[in-house]
Amino acid sequence: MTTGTLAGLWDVLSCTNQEKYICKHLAEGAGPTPEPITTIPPRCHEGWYPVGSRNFCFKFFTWPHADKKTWIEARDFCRVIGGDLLSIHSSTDLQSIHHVYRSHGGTSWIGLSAQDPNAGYAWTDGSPLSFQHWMKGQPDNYNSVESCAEIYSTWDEKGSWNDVDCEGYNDWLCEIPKGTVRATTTGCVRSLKVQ
Ligand SMILES: [Ca+2]
Repeated sequence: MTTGTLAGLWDVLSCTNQEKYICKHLAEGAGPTPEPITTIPPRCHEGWYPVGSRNFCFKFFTWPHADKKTWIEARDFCRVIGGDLLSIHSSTDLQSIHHVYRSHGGTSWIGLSAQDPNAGYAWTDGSPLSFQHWMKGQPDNYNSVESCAEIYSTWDEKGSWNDVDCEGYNDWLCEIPKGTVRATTTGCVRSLKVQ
């Protein structure tokens, strides 16, 4: 078996040595190698934050009491700007949301509701109900009028969910796919009236 320099292995020699050499040039008809195409991964626009490891961004919308929305109104708001009410699919998602949201206080709508009591709870964006984080004793459908989920921002509840009346008024959390630009128009969207 051939070994060492005879097998094409490299060696370290003095640069002043007299050695044979090998040149290269472009083959006939060949052009220079094109620069590799660099793709920039989609990111969250200013004011939006990544949702855990999902390919979505989220934003917390809070207004004075007169401008808060019912669950349906909040869902329609999020859809108008190219997204939906926020869905949550892991404790990692929850941590990333709570890290931003906890300083605001209060409660907000998320995209979870039981519009069809026979079908149970479902995310409004159509994603599977693979993770749940209800407060202890919830959902309790108190007085048989509670079928929409709100999330608590207070630290002691750590992003826990409670079912409440969908016709109540709340702040809300929207999600949009990463890279969505239309979310920059929130100043205009705020004035939209949901029919
Ligand atoms: Ca409840």
